Amino acid sequence: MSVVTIERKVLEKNDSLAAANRERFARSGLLALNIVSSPGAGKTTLLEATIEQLRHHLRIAVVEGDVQTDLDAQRVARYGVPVVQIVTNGGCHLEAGLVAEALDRIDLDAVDLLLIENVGNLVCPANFDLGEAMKVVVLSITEGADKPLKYPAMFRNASVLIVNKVDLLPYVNARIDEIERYARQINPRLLIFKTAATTRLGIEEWCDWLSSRLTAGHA
Ligand SMILES: Nc1nc2c(ncn2[C@@H]2O[C@H](COP(=O)(O)OP(=O)(O)OP(=O)(O)O)[C@@H](O)[C@H]2O)c(=O)[nH]1
Ligand SMILES: [Mg+2]
Repeated sequence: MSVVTIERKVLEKNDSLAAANRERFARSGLLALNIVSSPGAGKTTLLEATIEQLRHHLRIAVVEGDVQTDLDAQRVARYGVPVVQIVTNGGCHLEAGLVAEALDRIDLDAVDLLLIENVGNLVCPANFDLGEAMKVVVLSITEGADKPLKYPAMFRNASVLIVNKVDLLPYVNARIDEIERYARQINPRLLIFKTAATTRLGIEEWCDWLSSRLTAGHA
């Protein structure tokens, strides 16, 4: 009983901090994305490909969330964009308060697109709003088509699904139509892109859509 109460309090506190983050994003006129997936689905590779494609048109900054190490931040820093690493020290998701601290180290008025890479985990990050405009869930085809059914909260709370590693289709027992069907069963409004982040397949379509969101004022 007390556990439930504590959990509710934690979530309420997180929601109010997320609302404050959202106000900061609105004041700076930036679009913030919360990128979630299981470990290794390709979040950082997607970030690298997105930055490579858009950095000459948009001012991009990155917040990296990891349980341990700043390896992903090092990868992203190579592209010359501001990046802040949050190490959760075992925590399985980012929280709005941690993101707020990271934001203090970024000149938000000089940013159009803020990419927040969450800790690799299909469960915990689903419940923690960071103040983002939307959650983008990355699912690689090697994980199995049943993942939207088994981890529905993540897919229900996301606006975009990126089906990644499609270059491996010839070698893996996976069907994209099945992934799409299960994902839409959980969330009919999901916008779906198919990518191979390593070869940059599908990245242009994803980036064109992102750019159009920014020109439309995040509508
Ligand atoms: N074949 C193939 N491999 C990919 C693709 N995208 C990423 N990878 C590989 O998958 C592995 C994990 O990619 P990351 O981008 O580090 O995944 P991540 O989701 O950021 O991982 P965590 O941050 O640890 O959760 C790396 O070896 C990538 O090179 C893809 O589209 N196709
Ligand atoms: Mg990563």
